[in-house]
Amino acid sequence: TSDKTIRELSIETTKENHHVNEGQEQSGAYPLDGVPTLAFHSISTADFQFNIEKASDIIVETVEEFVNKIGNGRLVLVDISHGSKILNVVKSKAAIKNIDPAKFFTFVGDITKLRSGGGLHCNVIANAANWRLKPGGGGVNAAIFDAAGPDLDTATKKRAGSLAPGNAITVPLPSRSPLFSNQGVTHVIHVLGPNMNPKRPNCLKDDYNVGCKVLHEAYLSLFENFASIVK
Ligand code: AR6
Repeated sequence: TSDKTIRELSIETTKENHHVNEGQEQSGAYPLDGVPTLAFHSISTADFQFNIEKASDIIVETVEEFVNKIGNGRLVLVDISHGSKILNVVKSKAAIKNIDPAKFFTFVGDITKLRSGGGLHCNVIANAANWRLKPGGGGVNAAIFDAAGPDLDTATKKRAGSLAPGNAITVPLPSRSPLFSNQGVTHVIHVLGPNMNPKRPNCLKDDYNVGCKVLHEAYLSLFENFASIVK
């Protein structure tokens, strides 16, 4: 290992984290700088307790609907742990639907360290925001606000003071933000999904008719925001 360059080690990490088959890896489907890429986590399935099977159907359907509307852009579903159920379920369902693996794939990694930790350059990342668009609160929201530094909060406040469930908003990151300078992230898209957790605001009390509709709207809004950046 000591003889390997940092570049070689980075490629190995990338292959390990990248959920594609051998053929796709050989065709060079893994990260290439310069391709507009949105990294997004699963919306609402952790703190907001949305059912994973239902969420995975919505992710795959919405990706299928949108994947050809983003030019040469790519969509990458990210989760922090190798044991991620949502990544594994979505990966299988996307393969059944023959979604182009160069345009959509899954990746294990911390969304705030994708380039430095996994060798995957994503110029845009999603954030599971709270309705007040405030830092903290745990989960991916706390991690992204921490990694971006105070500039993200300031830039967010300039754009909006709150977000309704099913909506997303794009915030350009100032270049001095560490998330920009260290990871190459130029935009954060805050998105608010449906909440099934009685301890959080606007709980839908297990109403999956409304919940599924709102989750679909949240992904559509997220992907539309990304498409506007790519244009
Ligand atoms: N990198 C990649 N994925 C992550 C990371 C990370 N650093 N951290 C979490 N995930 P959650 P929600 C995954 O709970 O259910 C917040 O406090 C995680 O494994 O952050 O939409 C907000 O302020 C899961 O798959 O979001 C809201 O109030 C996914 O990200 C509320 O929680 C989403 O987990 C939103 O809840």
